[in-house]
Amino acid sequence: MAGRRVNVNVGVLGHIDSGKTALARALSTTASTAAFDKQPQSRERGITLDLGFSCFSVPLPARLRPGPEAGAGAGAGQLQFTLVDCPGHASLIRTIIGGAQIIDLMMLVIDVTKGMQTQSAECLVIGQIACQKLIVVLNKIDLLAEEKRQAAIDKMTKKMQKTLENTKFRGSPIIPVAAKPGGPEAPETETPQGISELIELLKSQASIPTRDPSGSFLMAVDHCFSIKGQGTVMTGTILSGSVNLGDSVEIPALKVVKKVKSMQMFHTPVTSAMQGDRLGICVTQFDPKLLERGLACTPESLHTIHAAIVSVKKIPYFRGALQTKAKFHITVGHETVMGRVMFFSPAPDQFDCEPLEETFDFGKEYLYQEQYLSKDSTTAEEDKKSDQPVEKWPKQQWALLEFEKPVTCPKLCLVIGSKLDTDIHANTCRLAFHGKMLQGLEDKNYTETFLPKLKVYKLKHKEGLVERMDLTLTPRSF
Ligand SMILES: Nc1nc2c(ncn2[C@@H]2O[C@H](COP(=O)(O)OP(=O)(O)OP(=O)(O)O)[C@@H](O)[C@H]2O)c(=O)[nH]1
Ligand SMILES: [Mg+2]
Repeated sequence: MAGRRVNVNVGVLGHIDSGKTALARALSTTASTAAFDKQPQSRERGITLDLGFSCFSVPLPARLRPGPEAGAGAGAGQLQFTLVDCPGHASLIRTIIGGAQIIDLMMLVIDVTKGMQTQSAECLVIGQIACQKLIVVLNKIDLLAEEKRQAAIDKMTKKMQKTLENTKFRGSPIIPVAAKPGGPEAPETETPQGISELIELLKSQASIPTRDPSGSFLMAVDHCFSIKGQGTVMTGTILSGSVNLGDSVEIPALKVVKKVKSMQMFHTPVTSAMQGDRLGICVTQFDPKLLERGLACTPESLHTIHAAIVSVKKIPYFRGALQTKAKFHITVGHETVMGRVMFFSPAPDQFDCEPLEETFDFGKEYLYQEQYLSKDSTTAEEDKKSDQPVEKWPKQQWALLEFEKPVTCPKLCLVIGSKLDTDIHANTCRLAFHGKMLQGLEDKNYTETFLPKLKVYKLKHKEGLVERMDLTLTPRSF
């Protein structure tokens, strides 16, 4: 392949109608007509999918070039931005979670006339779980009266800075634009505002993503279609590992294995691809109707599980307690199923133990919890008893998740628990907890074969507290 091409996946997230699709379109169009794009612009918009993909390239900024000798001349390489346009509608949050897991940088699109809305907040929560970098885009500035425009932008910028203050994205850049000035009725000739500045900002924020070609190949497939005389193409983003021409790949949902006949990255044939790349894989004798979205992977590298032990962190914006035995929608990797939870913590003398990020210690004994322990779940009674409430919360807690139907997922994948049946107009955060899959239970009879190994004990005298726990629940958030 000519020149070095660095691909950065940028998510476009935000509340419904904030202008995400308009922004993706404006970025691709501006980049393709402006001086920075020498590459033929390429855009793919799915029809059956709700994630939209498009891409544009700029010359690789000097600071991202490998060394002084590589920086000279026109062949210095390209920085390719793949935009992942996520849906905004509340009912599509599963898709948004899927989209957020494949991005390196998130653009949170805010309608400047409305500010933070319910799904902007949910996107911010998802971003904090799945993403490292953020740019806030204040869109629709054309709707602000000209004489008050700058003042209104400054005011909203301050508001957003404040919102970010308590998140890991503190100090992230905030930029005003008008992706589609005049709205839907305006002629296509109307030039978007602030897009060149946004591209410069994206260039300055982009870093070369750390990509690891080792490990099993796993790709999130978002589109599948046939090409006459060629075969069936699956497009998607590689989540881990790498793939080469001629490799066997499995579609675990269908339990079929196919050989990679050819591959393309944005219309350019390639012989190999790795983590982070956006890829089309062509296979033969595979009916595209069987797969709209799903996973493709190294044969037998995923496991299908009935239950799991996961590390858990409560999402602070979720109102109410997390109760043992409650049912949640559980997103495991890229699938969402219903599941029942049981929370447990370290034994009280182990509360200060440093968290184990990627393993679970079966040698230890754990304490059963009626609910996830957090500041807002402590009863007043318990507070009174303790003179030092400060150190009362363990550094790590876990849950046993029991799924209503088996799920296929990679090891150590991201887990998000949510209450998606909450009224979407209720203006509450539906995302309840997140964590990492530490141990998947493949055996259907895990209650007999596996659970006895898990040493979770109950404190007898705690049983009397159960009734009072209801007091800490705010019923309207369920
Ligand atoms: N006035 C004005 N209208 C805009 C601007 N950007 C988008 N719009 C309009 O806002 C509406 C929504 O834009 P979309 O780009 O479809 O919004 P979205 O965020 O992709 O919406 P969903 O994908 O449904 O969540 C459309 O009617 C756009 O024409 C803008 O900068 N100014
Ligand atoms: Mg859209």
